[in-house]
Amino acid sequence: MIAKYVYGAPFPTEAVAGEAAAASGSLPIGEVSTEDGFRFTCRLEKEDIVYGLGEANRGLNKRGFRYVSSCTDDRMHTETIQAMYAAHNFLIVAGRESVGLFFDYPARMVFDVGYTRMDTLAVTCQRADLDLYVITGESPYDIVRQFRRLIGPSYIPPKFAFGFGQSRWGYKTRADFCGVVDGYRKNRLPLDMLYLDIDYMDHYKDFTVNGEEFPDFPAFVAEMKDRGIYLVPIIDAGVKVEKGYDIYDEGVEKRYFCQRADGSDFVAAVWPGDTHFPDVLNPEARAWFGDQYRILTDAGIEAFWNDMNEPSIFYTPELTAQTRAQMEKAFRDGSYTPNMPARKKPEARGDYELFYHRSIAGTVRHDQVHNLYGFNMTRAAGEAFERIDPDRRFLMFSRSSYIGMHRYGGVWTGDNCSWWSHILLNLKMMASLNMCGFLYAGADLGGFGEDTTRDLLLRWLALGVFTPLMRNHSALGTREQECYQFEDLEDFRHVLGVRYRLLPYLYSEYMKAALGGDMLFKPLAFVYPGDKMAAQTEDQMMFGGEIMLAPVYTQNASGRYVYLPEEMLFVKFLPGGVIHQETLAPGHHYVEIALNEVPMFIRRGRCVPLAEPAETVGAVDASRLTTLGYEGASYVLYEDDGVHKNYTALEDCRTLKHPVR
Ligand code: MIG
Repeated sequence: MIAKYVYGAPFPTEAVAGEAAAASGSLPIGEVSTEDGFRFTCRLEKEDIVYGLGEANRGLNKRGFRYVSSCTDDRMHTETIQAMYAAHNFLIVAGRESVGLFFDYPARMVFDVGYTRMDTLAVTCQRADLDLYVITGESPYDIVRQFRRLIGPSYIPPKFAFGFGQSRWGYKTRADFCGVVDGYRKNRLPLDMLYLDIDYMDHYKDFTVNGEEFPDFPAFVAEMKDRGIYLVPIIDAGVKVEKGYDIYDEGVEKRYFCQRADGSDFVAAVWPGDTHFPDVLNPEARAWFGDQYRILTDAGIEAFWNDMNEPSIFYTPELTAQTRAQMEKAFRDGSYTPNMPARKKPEARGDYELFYHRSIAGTVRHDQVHNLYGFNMTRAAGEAFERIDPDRRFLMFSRSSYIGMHRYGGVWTGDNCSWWSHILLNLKMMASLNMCGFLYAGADLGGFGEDTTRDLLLRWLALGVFTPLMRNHSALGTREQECYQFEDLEDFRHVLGVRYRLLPYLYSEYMKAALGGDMLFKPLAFVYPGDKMAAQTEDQMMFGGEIMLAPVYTQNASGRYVYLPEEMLFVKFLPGGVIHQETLAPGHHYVEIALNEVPMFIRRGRCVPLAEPAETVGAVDASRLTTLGYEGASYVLYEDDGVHKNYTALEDCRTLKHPVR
């Protein structure tokens, strides 16, 4: 059951797809005070687990920390950071009875989940203007499913988006891009996507390409497609201030950019230097910005990633003057600290108080709706794709997001690092993201910041085999980490090959989850309620209806401990096409998993389809599938053309019965 409690005058965030009637009476859980801002508190029992918060730091169980919901560009995801790129204000207090809470509030909000007091959940924000949805149900899993119905269907990408992609900040020349494709193709390493980071543009101007490197961009796009490669250009939020750049000129003329209180266009310095932010909260401006994607779709592009849309700001002219004055003074009186305003985040500097949106609810200052910017930038594209080619699916994922954006695109989890702990964080986030509707998701495999190592990349790829977005991405200046940069390439060929062997299964499970409002990655406790050990397990995850994942995430390990809530078939894909299969009894086991092996566990009585390895999604032969799993088990295989939106009904899917050889 979902009850909506309305406080004050909420901003229409459009996170929720349908309409829920407002409830009256008191909350079934906790207390609300609206005296000094908004404050929700509830007691946490010793055994309670708190799930949720989507893309957030720390555990699957969010207890014991304080999370700030305020979309922030922070590139060092240490254990202590509280704010990340997304604002996913949904959580579940799971105990003897479970309750889901969605705080639909678009500005900064703080989730103190047993941080100040271990027995108290406190959710606070500045203004008592919000919708609070309270969901009761028979289990946390049931609550997630109800929540997912409330917020509407998840985005569905084209099938090629389930292939492997290579990316790196720093590819610039035509030769750079062709060299990467050569590196993959010559070494028979699978690849479907090549990402274009900011250097493909002309002076970082959105929807332009560097004409010297790409004199005939459509021809380049077509040439790549002939090699089985989809190009995925990045789009940044800020539009370069430059007279004569048509998008800038038109945006200024039509007043489509965010403005200051005095009506002038707000200036934020980002990669191109001074930029203006398209006012994506204004439906007319949003449609205009979305229509710009057509420049690239006309060139044959079918895939995009949206970046810097928290929005990230390096500095503003307003604050540089002030900062300079402060700096000078600090140097004079000796009070200089490394925490000078210039080093602070835009939110702390007050940048978000400097500009306004013309939204469906009237003029609103950015800080009051801050968390909706990335959502609406991606929505701009999603709505435009509907106009550009209504039957076609486009690949779209974003760095910043709010619940509601899951209907328009996926997410990547931003600037992680080449740290072992980030493999585990990746796994935990997948389940939390799925709770909030974000199914198409993934992390920068191998790690974005810092130098990767061969073993880290291999272990991370073995998890990435199962994440819908499977992309190797790294930062400028870090060690090159394309799969062909390392010795014994056949290990990489093998691990990537497993992705393609499992592709019919992974795609089928994705589609079932998307069309059925289900999760792809689930905490063990959602599948084995009542199992105390399962409730404690955060380094294993259920995937789809058939398998359990237990990736290796520590260096120099030859395997790991794993907990089996029931009997399972332990499967390891070994190089050379050998598949190790071993039935394991419920309980704890140590399983050996070599660096070049991909492990998974098939649940008792289930089976999964398997294709032959392929180098592109298009080359996966679904007419010659075999199965892996328990004798007599059957599997319903979802299939469609992977391009259009005429999805197959479940009753029209074929059923495979193991063994298919
Ligand atoms: O300020 O476009 O998270 O994936 O490579 C950095 C350059 C801007 C941040 C993204 C990252 C991307 C990088 N961008």
